[in-house]
Order: sequence, then C-alpha cells, then structure tokens
Amino acid sequence: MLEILIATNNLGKVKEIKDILDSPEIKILTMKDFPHLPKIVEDGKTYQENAFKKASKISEYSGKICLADDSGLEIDYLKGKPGLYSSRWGSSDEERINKVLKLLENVLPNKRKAKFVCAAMLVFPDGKIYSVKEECKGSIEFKPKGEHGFGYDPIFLVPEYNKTFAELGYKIKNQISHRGKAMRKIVNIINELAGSE
Ligand code: ITT
Repeated sequence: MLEILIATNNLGKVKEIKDILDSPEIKILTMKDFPHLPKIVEDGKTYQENAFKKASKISEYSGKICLADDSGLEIDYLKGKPGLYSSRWGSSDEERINKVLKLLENVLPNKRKAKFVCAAMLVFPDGKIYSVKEECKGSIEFKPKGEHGFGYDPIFLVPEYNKTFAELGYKIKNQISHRGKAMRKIVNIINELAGSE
C-alpha cells in the first residue's frame, strides 16, 4: 500500500485528485491528517517551482510521499494573467471572478480565449521527483454559470460542451481538465513504479 499525501489546502482540488487517485493500492492522506504543517510561501517564477516547493516542503515535514499541484488561469486578452497569481487575484472566488469579468467587459467572444494550466509534482522523502504539466483550453463566459467546482469554474467555458466547468460537474471536468489530465499521468507514473518493484 502506497501512502500519498495530497499537499493542498484547496478542498476543490482534494476532491478532484482523490477521485483520480482512488485505487486499492493507494492510501490517500490530506493536510487534515497533519495539523501542524508549515505554511508554504508560493514565490516561485513558474508553476513547477511552486508545485515543487509545496510538495518537497510538506514531504520534508511529514515524511510522506507528497503530491502537489500548482495551477492557474491564463487569459489571452490579459496577456496570460492572472496565471501564477490566480489564487491571489482577490480575497474570494466571487471577487476574482468579478475582476476577470470587468476586465473583459465588451470584449467579443472570439477574443475571450483562455486556458487552465496545471503542474503536478510527486516528491518522495528520499528526494525522487516526478513532474508533469497539462493544460485545458476554453474561453471566458460573460457571466458566471453553474454551481459545481471551485475558483474560476463558473466562467470557464469548454467549447466542446458549450458549458462551463461549474455546469459540467467534477466527473466530466476531471475527464477533460488540466488537473484531470495531469493526475492521470501521475497515476501512470505510480503504476510504473509499482510494476518495477
Ligand atoms: P494550494 O496552493 O494549497 O494547492 P491554491 O488554491 O492556492 O491551493 P494554487 O496556488 O495552485 O492553489 O492556485 C490556483 C488557483 O487557480 C486556484 O485558487 C483557483 O483560483 C485557480 N484554479 C486552478 N485550477 C482551477 C480549476 O480547476 N478551476 C477553477 N479555478 C482553478
């Protein structure tokens, strides 16, 4: 049985990652199982740097294999913003969403392209590191739609479905999202490692 600690404080991420990692060979631990972990300052210049920082620091403190995700929303019209700063763009999801909608007011549908990016990092206590990066393309809606998910989900429109992530729900979101794709790659890595033992 492989114990993996999901090194995130974002409960939306925990739910999505758990769903993909779910297998009899993996015991999933969360930050709730370790109440005294330090707060990580995310001052890296890339998603990978931040993901590495989260996973390696938490692994160091917990002694566990850690999986971290650093992700963000990149909007073409805003030259890639909020990007790395997606979680720091306001003090609540509502504020962050409203900021995006305001900046894109009167911007035509074909100019509203955006993508989600996810860097996931698996760090072992002995220092071994596995890193993957994935993205998911879409565009920004004119108003929030849907009740599911977290963060910018209500305004991220997926062209194939003509629905937002928040309308699609996390099962379908996981099949197509930046995080879903990255986590399936992580599962493949874990399976390969288990097979080579
Ligand atoms: P941890 O660092 O503890 O994992 P966090 O929410 O701060 O939690 P990030 O630093 O990776 O995570 O910030 C990513 C932000 O990007 C997140 O807070 C959302 O605002 C946004 N985001 C990332 N993936 C998203 C998704 O699938 N749906 C909606 N918003 C997302």
